[in-house]
Amino acid sequence: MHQKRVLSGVQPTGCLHIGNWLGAIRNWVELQEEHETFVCVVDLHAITTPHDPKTLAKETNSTAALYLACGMNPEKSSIFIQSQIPAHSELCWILNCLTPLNWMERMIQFKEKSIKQGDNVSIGLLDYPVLMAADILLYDADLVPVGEDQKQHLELARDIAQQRINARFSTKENNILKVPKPLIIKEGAKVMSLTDGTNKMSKSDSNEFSRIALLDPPDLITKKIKRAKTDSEIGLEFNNPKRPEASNLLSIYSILSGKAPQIVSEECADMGWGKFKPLLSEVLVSALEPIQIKYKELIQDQTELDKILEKGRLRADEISRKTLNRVKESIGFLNRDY
Ligand code: AQP
Repeated sequence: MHQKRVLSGVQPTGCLHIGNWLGAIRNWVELQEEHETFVCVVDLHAITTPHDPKTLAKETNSTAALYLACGMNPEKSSIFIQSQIPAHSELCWILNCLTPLNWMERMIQFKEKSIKQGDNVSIGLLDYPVLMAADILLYDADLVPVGEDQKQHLELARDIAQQRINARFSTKENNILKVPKPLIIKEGAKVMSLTDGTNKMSKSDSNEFSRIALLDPPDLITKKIKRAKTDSEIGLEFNNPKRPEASNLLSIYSILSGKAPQIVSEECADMGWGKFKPLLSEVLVSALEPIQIKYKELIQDQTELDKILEKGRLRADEISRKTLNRVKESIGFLNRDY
């Protein structure tokens, strides 16, 4: 039976954290069982904000190894590096020329990220959602797993495909691009910063203590949880808007311990932070242990990792090239058979 196709990716902008895992990669691992899954390390996106050329390649490689360590299976999914597939940049250019500028200026992530950048905002940052549209559309993806923060970008990809390409260049018989649907990620998936429960956990936050990285050793995890922001109330509770940190830490505990929020609420209703924090550290350490063991094995066998990425690259190149040629032909470029 024809399986629905899914595409997703993470930027290699630092060591992946538990937010990237619980909000994204963990869902891909489930999706690959019943979908044709493509996941890439989106290094072209990673240079839309200032980056360090000395660490980009290493982080790209380590992000791919973490996908595998978290359970992505190269027999079921194609895992590849975005910059190794030329069609992403090429389609992005074509879509740039067909996308109205005022659509881009509305993008919330651009507004938020550009404030942080001050005078150093690149055209690439404004263009980030068009590149993301190219990523998705190249693979004829049926579904794109998105969190709340990426919904607007997927909407843009749909509008570009429908209004700027298909409506203008398709023939009655042939639609050029498949219009993808969002796959809304289940609740509990947004992990907030350990130092401010109203901000999402982020790789690029300058404070390392705001996040738990997937490769943090046990003593560092314990230290970070000890330092995590709390409040002076006794008893812990979910969903009290005045206590975002309590809600966030309880959610992490609930997901990782496999206990339903209702059970966790009862367990922690009379608990103080001094008792809860060691429990949370313990579940974090044991949840991350198998990922860290697998990661160490993978990173020591670069030949095997390269083989997996090459297999993914070949498959991604084959499919993306076909879509790109379809677009190029339909908008009037002189075609030649490769
Ligand atoms: N805190 C989070 N909680 C849940 N999901 C998260 N994701 C990121 N942070 C959280 C999900 O991870 C995927 C890939 O993210 P990305 O690296 O492409 O970009 P991002 O969302 O901007 O992630 P970061 O960690 O905050 O990176 P920087 O600091 O570089 O911008 C997405 O599916 C995202 O929803």
